[in-house]
Amino acid sequence: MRGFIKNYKPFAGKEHVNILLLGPIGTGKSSFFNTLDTCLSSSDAVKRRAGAGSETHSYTTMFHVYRLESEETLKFRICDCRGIESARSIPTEDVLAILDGHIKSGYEVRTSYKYTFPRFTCQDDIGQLVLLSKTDQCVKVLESQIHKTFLSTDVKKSVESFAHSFGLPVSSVLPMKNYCTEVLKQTEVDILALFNLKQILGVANDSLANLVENDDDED
Ligand SMILES: Nc1nc2c(ncn2[C@@H]2O[C@H](COP(=O)(O)OP(=O)(O)OP(=O)(O)O)[C@@H](O)[C@H]2O)c(=O)[nH]1
Ligand SMILES: [Mg+2]
Repeated sequence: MRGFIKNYKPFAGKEHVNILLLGPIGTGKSSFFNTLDTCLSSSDAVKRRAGAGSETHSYTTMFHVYRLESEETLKFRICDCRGIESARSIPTEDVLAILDGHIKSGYEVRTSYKYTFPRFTCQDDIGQLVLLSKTDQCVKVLESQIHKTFLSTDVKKSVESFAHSFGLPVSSVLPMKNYCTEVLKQTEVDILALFNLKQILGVANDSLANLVENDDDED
C-alpha cells in the first residue's frame, strides 16, 4: 500500500489533489493527519506536526494545508480545518475554494449556517468519505487489537448506522484508529491508515475523472 501511495498520480495529469478534513470539534481530524504523516515516514516515532487537542475544546483554529514527504513530495495535500460546532458548518463557498486550492494555510475558516455536510458534495460531484475515528474507544477489543477492526460486529453496526445517517453507501464509511498516546509506530495502525488513505485517493481520482468528463461535455 505504501508503494501505491508513493506512486499515486492524480487523474488527467493534475499536479496534486486536495483532501479536506471536515467534522465536529475533537473528532480526530488533526490526529488523522499526524497518523498519515507517521505511517508514511521512515522514522519509528509518532509524528505530531498538527497540534491535537481535547475532545471538547476546539484546538485547530487556523486552516492548514499539509504536504507529505516520502522520498519526494507526495501528490496529495491534507487540508485541516477548525472543528465545526454543533448546528454549524463551513460555508460551501469556502469548502469549494479550499478544494480548488485557492485558500492558503493561516486562513481563519468561518463557521456559519446549519450543518449541511453531504449536500454540497452531491451538487458539485466531489467525492466524500466518512472516517469513523476512535474505534479503539468504542469497541473494547480494538483497544489492544486494532487488526480485528473488520471482524468486529460493533464496528460493522456503526459503519451501517453512519452510512445510513449520511445517506452514503456502506463502502464510504472507513473505520479508523489514529495515533494519540502512542510514541512509537505500530504496524497494525499503519496498515489501517494506509488502507483508508488508499480508498481516499481512489475516490479523489474518480471525482477528478467525473469533473474532467463534465468539463469536456461543456466544451
Ligand atoms: N483513542 C483515540 N483517541 C483519538 C483518536 N483520534 C483522536 N483522538 C484524540 O481525540 C482528541 C482530539 O483529537 P484532534 O485530532 O485534536 O481532533 P480535531 O478534530 O482535530 O479537533 P479540532 O481541531 O478541535 O476540531 C485528542 O486528544 C486525540 O488524541 C483515535 O482514533 N482514538
Ligand atoms: Mg484539529
